[in-house]
Order: sequence, then structure tokens, then C-alpha cells
Amino acid sequence: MFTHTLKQHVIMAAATTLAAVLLAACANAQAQPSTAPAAVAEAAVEAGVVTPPVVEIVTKDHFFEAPAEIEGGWVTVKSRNEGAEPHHVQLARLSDGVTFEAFVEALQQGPEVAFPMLSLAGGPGPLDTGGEAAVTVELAPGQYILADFLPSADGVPHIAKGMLAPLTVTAAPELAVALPEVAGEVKLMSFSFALPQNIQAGEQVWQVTNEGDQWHEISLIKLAEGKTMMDVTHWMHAPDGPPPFTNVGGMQGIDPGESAYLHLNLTPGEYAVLCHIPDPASGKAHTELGMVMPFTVK
Ligand SMILES: [Cu+2]
Repeated sequence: MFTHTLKQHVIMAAATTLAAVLLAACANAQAQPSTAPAAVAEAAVEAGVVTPPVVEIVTKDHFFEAPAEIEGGWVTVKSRNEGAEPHHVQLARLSDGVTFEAFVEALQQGPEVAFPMLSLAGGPGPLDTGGEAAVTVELAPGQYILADFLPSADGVPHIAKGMLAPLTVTAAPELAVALPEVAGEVKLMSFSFALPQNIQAGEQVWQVTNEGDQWHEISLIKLAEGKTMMDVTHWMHAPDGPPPFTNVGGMQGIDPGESAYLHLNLTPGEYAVLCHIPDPASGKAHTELGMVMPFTVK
């Protein structure tokens, strides 16, 4: 009885608030037509539209500092690298009925056994020490993993050094979410990138869509002053000394047909995007199959 009354009260309060906001918006529009769009935006927030909640993850050598459970739906995942090595955060959903323990067991039998259990859900791309990045991704409820597949200098991937953690995603709250305003669109294809035209410096959001038939990612690197793509290619084949670039984030792997949002703060310079995911058919990294593309930020 009490619950019923309370619920009615909340609904009435919400209706009253909405009516008040709409009236205010109308009055404002009549008085000052030029400010109408701002008034409408305020009304939307009052009516229950929220920005995606933020989940913060810290990467270290070699573990994640991350929550064990979060609410699903659209979430903004922020990462900060406090490790000495580059790190990324791949979110992946385990197939229904697969436990974290079962996945770990499958991984010991090899990626060909474990990977079919995963749907890739994106995540902040590789960052150097001190770097920060953010992505907005949609998470269906279920059991997830956080993983870092980057290798250390000794060749051992971070996932084998402790960078594999379970994450439980519960049902999404019933709220309308305002998605980020998009400055450009990125298409991931098998095996190429389509990037926004005329990329300008500053804060911006790219919508990243996987239009290919397998997993793809987009990692951004910024070339060091005076270095070329030739230097990058040479270093990647035979790392010798410090890399001729910095890792500035990106969107970790997403499933075919999926879309997510990449938050960037770019400074002018020469960059490249890469996809390191291996092609199941050939075993070759997508970088070798054409997924390397230089671009300039003005
Ligand atoms: Cu790819």
C-alpha cells in the first residue's frame, strides 16, 4: 500500500516537474526566441535523459584496478595508465552460461578454444605511462572479462601476467541516455579504415562502426617529431630502443555490426591508426592485411 502510494507520488511529481519545465521552456521561447534550443535541452535533462555513467579503470604492471560489478546499458569507460608499460582495456562478454573460471580453463587450451566464447565490446585503446582515454560502449547484461593482450618486452602478453579480470554487468537502469555528439565517423572494414575528413585538433568524439565480417579495433599512435611511417614499421618488426611514436588510445575490438563512441583530445601532428587483431583464416595481424593508415591532425 505504502509502495503504491509512493510510486503514485513519484509519478505525479515527475509529471508536475515535466509540465513546469515545458511551461518554462514555452515562456522562455516566447520571451527570447534565440535561447529556445538551450531551454529544450534543459527540459530533456529534467525529463530523465542522462549522460552515460562513468566507469573508471586504472591499468598497472600487471593488473587492473576496476569495479567487479557495474550497471549495463551505455557506459563511458575511462582508463588511466599508471603502469610503466603500455596498456589497453578490452571488454568482452562471455557467451551465456560460460563462467569466468570456464573461460580461464578454455584459455589454457588455446585462443581457438577460448575466443569463440567472446563477444568483443570495445574498451579504451593502448596508452603510454600517464595516458588517459575514454570510450562510450553499450553493455548487455552478463559476465564479462577485462583483458590486456599487449605483450611485454619479453614477448609475454599482459593477459598471462595477471591482466585478466571478471566483470559482472547487471541490467541497465531504465533511463533515456543522451549519446555523445559526434564530430566524425570511422568505419572498420576487412581490411581497411575509413576515417573522418579534415581532422582538427581538440576534443572530439568519433563514432566507430565495425562494417567488417570479423573483430576489428582502432588504435591511434602519434609519430614522434621527425619520424616517418617507415620508422614505425621498422620498429614494429624489430623493436630497438624507444618507439618512434606514442600510444594515444583508441577503441578496442568490437563485434561485426556493432558501433561505439571514441573520445579523443588530439594535438596537431602526424598519426596512424592500426588494427592488431589476428585474422583467424591466415593467422596474420590485420596490420599486415592493410589495417594501417596514416593521417594528419591540423
Ligand atoms: Cu581489424
